[in-house]
Amino acid sequence: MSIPKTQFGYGYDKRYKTIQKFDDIPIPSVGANELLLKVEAAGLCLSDPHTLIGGPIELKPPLKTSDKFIMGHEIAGSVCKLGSELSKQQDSKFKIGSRFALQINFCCGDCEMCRKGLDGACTTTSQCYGLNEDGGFQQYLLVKNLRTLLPIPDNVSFEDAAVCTDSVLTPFHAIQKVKHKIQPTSKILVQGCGGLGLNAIQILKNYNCHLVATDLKPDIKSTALKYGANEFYNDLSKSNHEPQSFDIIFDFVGIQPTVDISNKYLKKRGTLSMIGLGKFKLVMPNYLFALREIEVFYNFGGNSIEQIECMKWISKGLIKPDVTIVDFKKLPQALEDLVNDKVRGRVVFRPNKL
Ligand code: FEH
Ligand code: ZN
Repeated sequence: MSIPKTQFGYGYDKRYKTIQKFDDIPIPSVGANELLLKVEAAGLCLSDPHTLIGGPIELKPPLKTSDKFIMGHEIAGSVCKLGSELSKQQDSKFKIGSRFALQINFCCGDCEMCRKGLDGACTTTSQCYGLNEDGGFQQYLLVKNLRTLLPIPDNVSFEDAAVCTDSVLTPFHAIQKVKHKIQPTSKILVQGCGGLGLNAIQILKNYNCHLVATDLKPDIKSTALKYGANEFYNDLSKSNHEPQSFDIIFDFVGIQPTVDISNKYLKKRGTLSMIGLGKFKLVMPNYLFALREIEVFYNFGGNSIEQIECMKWISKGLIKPDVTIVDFKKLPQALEDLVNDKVRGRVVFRPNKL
């Protein structure tokens, strides 16, 4: 396999609020216990424009976020070069050509959270591909932390595996935390049918509950129903659903109006699961939630064992992420379309298919 000496990519530069194209990036040399991943698919997420505007996720000292890095945190690829120590190992899972999706956050495997299997919340490091470290909007990515490499089942495409790392994993993780509350008679509301919300509908469909979905975009109705929502509304107040009649609400938007809708429609002892990060701060109705003993969960990403499980769900056909492949060279335009709410499902680039 011939690997070029340089490549191009897109990323963050502290001096600008827009994505930058970086040309002639040297392909990094591979350390003894590292490997080079050929990026076969990389997904675009709303956290990308958030990073460009709000800055990268802070790194824990003593590490300092660099002023420039390649973005793209939903990554899948194949091994194209092994470090000298790795190539000596006979029965290693790391072989030229083996297929992996990356866990977004690096984890140490050793802290209390990692040892509990909650490695998405590793307390040792806050390094994340594409959010404060080099990521997948380039052709070749140096993988230093081998723990982040999660194998892709043979029948799962690189595109699906890439979006699995965030847009499937994040709703999956949120649902795992409350799944013991879901019964066939449960009435569940999904607010927001973007990339994550549509995957949530597909996942929840497998729990056999009554699913209501809402989104301001009228054109998303048919997709939401196709993916398993029993009902869809642009405005829940125009439906027959009574206030305080939902058991669980998943909020994939995270703005004040969606919190207010959850307050109106959650039953006594209902459950609110917050996933969307539309606003940095929100007013939670403290007194009214207390009166009804509403249980509120906050979520961020997920754990590696859940990501492996998500890939099994895709492999078995239990979920099929909604993916649109876009020419890698059109990435800046796709980012603008995402910000302007013109994107449906998840955009994925194939940096090595130009
Ligand atoms: C997931 C895991 C770790 C970092 C960031 C995320 C995403 O939710 C960002 O979109
Ligand atoms: Zn993301």
